[in-house]
Amino acid sequence: MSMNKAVEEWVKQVAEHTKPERLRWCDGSDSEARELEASMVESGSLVPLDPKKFPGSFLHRSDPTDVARTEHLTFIASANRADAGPTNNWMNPANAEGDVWPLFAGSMKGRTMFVVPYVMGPAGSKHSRVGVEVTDSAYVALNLRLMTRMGAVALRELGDGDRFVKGIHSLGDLSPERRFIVHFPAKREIWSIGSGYGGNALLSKKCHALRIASVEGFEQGWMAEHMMIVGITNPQGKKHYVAAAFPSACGKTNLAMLVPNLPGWKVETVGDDICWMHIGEDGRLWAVNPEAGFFGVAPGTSVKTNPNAMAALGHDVIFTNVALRDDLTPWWEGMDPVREHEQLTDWRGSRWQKGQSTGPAAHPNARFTVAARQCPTVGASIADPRGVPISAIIFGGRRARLAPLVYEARDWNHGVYVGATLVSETTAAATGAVGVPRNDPMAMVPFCGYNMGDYFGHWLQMGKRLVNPPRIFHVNWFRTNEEGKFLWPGFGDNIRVLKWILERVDNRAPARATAIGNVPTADALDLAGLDLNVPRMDELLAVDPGAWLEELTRNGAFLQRFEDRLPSSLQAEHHALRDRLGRSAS
Ligand code: OXD
Ligand code: MN
Repeated sequence: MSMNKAVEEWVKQVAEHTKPERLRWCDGSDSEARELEASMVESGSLVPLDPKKFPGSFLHRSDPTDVARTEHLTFIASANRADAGPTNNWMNPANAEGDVWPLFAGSMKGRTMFVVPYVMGPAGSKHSRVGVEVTDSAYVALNLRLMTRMGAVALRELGDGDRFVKGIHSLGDLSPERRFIVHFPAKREIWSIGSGYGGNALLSKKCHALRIASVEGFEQGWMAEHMMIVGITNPQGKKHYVAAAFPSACGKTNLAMLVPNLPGWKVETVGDDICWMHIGEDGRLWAVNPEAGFFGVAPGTSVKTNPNAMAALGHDVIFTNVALRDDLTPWWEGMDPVREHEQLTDWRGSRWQKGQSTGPAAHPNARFTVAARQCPTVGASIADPRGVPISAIIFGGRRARLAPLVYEARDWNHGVYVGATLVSETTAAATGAVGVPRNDPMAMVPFCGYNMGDYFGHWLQMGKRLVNPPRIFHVNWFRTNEEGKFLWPGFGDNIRVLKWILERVDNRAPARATAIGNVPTADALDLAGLDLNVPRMDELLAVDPGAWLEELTRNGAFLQRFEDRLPSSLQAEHHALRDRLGRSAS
């Protein structure tokens, strides 16, 4: 593999500090992966699954105290605290040098340091970016191989350049007391110590492709967003691409792999989590998925909820913290029923039986890592260096009462306000009270690497430069009736909402203007074959100005947190909405 001087020099410096016993440059080859797998099986950190039923697939059990992203230990180390903003933890870069860097001293002693060059985005694309992660975890190296375009291809992309994101990862002693994930936006560097878990350790994903890339996009005039990307083709063969942001537990991956419940419609998956968008020569917004694989939540994934994900999981998968059946196949809650008296091994490695054991068999945040190309709905556009042109942007949240099934923002600036005031209600998946509304602008709160007031300003600026901006929508699949039952069937029927959205884009669908935006008229949604009566549809599409005024007050308090960094045009949107609601309430 041809080396790059800047990478070599940096790797040497890191190795002098972390003192690994061996250095291994990963080339991304199959033989390298087989070798790493074999050594992890030998050390017990991978369990091979049944080679006939799940060829090339493994189970990894993480440390039980290291099973999820740790936002309270995640920091932005910008020179000024205000540049990190009120939604991030800030660390003074000097303190990071003084307190965190010493934790890396000798942290790789006796271990192999893997050097993993990777490209985010299609090879040969001017929108792609190279990163190099050094890690003392073979699990991380194997996951990066599935999640990114990794190895020789990345060094080819980099050539003799020195612009790459530097990621230093060490398991350290896995102690939560000595766990830190620190981002240095100015020097495009990430330090992560004390965790081997996905989002904390696979630095390409949330750390590089969102936190560092969001800053790069702000400085260079493009956007790094927490969005999935899909292509949707109607029965006449017309195709539109859509990008959509949802906070966690709102079904983003399921929507990215949707099986449409309307004849003649087709969905192509381009990405399930992250989207980089640039303004093309045609003045449109073009998107690439920087990743090459999926790191999806397993529990709840089934042939019913996401058949395409299930089809992707037949071979060459790394499962993390799922349960194991005695026939060496994976199992998780929501996959299929366990058989009467069936005993499993749970995610911690203990025997488990339904009704007898406490807690779930699979950890609620158990994951699958799989190359995107294994998903039947992934097409050629994931590798297109130009990306795909985006016709609509969708924000979605989980709201039991307030938000209608779908509404369209009045224009770009109003759409930015809709994204900036995105709210989702907590679910039982997270600890704490259920049903509590949380503000999560653009679903980016955990992932924006700079002050979100400036981030809103960046969205507004991008809108000014777009000749043909995508239309912006808000969806809510989760509205319930008085008894708490979901009003909308969801899943494959969500295509009916996407159909209306694309017909709006083509100026072909009716809508009624309300204070919050344009809502489908009673006859505008294609409900053929669905048993939804008129009162139920009315409830799904209702806008209650009184309830929205309360929401506005809450959102106003949230936006005030950004103080003088809140753009005045966003304030203006807030006041205009208040006026429209006031008029429709009176
Ligand atoms: C993820 C997340 O893992 O958003 O994608 O938490
Ligand atoms: Mn995500």
